[in-house]
Amino acid sequence: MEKPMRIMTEKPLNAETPREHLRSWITANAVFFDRNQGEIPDKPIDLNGWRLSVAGEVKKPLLLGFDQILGMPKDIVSNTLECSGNGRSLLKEKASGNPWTIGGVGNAVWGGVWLKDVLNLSGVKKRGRHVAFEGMDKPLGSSGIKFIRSIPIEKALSSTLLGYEMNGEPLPLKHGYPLRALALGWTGANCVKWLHRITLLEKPFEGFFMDKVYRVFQKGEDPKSGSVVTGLHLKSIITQPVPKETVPAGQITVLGAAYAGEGRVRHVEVSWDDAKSWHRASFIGPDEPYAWRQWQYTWKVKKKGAYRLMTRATDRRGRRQPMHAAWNVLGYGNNGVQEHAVTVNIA
Ligand SMILES: Nc1nc2c(c(=O)[nH]1)N[C@H]1C(S)=C(S)[C@@H](COP(=O)(O)O)O[C@H]1N2
Ligand SMILES: [Mo]
Repeated sequence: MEKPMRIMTEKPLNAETPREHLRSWITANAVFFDRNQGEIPDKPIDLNGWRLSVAGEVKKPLLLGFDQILGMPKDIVSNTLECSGNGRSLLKEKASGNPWTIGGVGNAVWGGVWLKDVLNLSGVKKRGRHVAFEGMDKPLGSSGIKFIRSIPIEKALSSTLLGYEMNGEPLPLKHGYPLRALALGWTGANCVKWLHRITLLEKPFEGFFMDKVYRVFQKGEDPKSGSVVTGLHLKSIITQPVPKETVPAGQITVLGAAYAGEGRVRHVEVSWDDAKSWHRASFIGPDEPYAWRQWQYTWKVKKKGAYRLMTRATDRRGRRQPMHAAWNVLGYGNNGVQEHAVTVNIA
């Protein structure tokens, strides 16, 4: 049975995936989290009239039809998409924004063309150092600010896909039909949906969604002085048992996922004695770049009572998930071990 999405706001639609649906390697399109700054188009765009514009610091501006994109070499890659603010509501000190718990994340296989191949067609001038993406969604509110984000040319050329398929289906309307950017391993904000305009720039794009949000800054600081959110932080989550669940003593299957953005997860450990001892979990399923790993641990517990289950991921470079998240005003990148602990009752 499908557990309903946890809707945080209806307009724009912001909804998180219930924990139960984070237990499989692929997150089904129907339960993939929704994060929107503007209005989701009310009907799919007519592909006959649709064009992708590539302009700015390019040698030859392009207007590509959807057929031309379909005619280019196709690749299929997995990528775990996470909203920068995922985990925000679990921070000890409040941060403003949508109250995500752990469900602002999902993993999908995406079909599309490499941005590099598109930029090879247009050519890029030496001055073209940043790639701005513009979505077709209607801004909400009077400000009329469009969702435009830029990424550095290095990321654009090395590992950014323009996706038109999600888990084997045409990109669903709410996830960006017909085309979205996917800066692999980077937070959702860099993955512009309903993409129709690509502009090569000398400097990062300046605007609300670049300078006022998706920046990591402290109270009293100018948002623009903070760093732009890019790669996902190393993180692990528990998907079973669920918080406050009562489970009979004995053998308990603990399930979870772990991800590292552009990095790779080496192992995940579980603790139930307040980090005094750690126990290695085992992985289940595919091990693909940019994708999370599902893991399991069989916990044998006899003594009844309340326990705090914690998990800690280590990446292949030996870096460990921090015990506490680094707080910032907008609550981005919460990957704290403590913040993601799950309390269970053993009965
Ligand atoms: N055009 C457009 N693209 C967008 C957004 C948006 O509001 N408009 N939101 C971004 C953010 S913040 C996230 S986390 C992801 C969410 O993608 P999803 O709704 O497919 O899960 O889309 C990104 N791309
Ligand atoms: Mo996001």
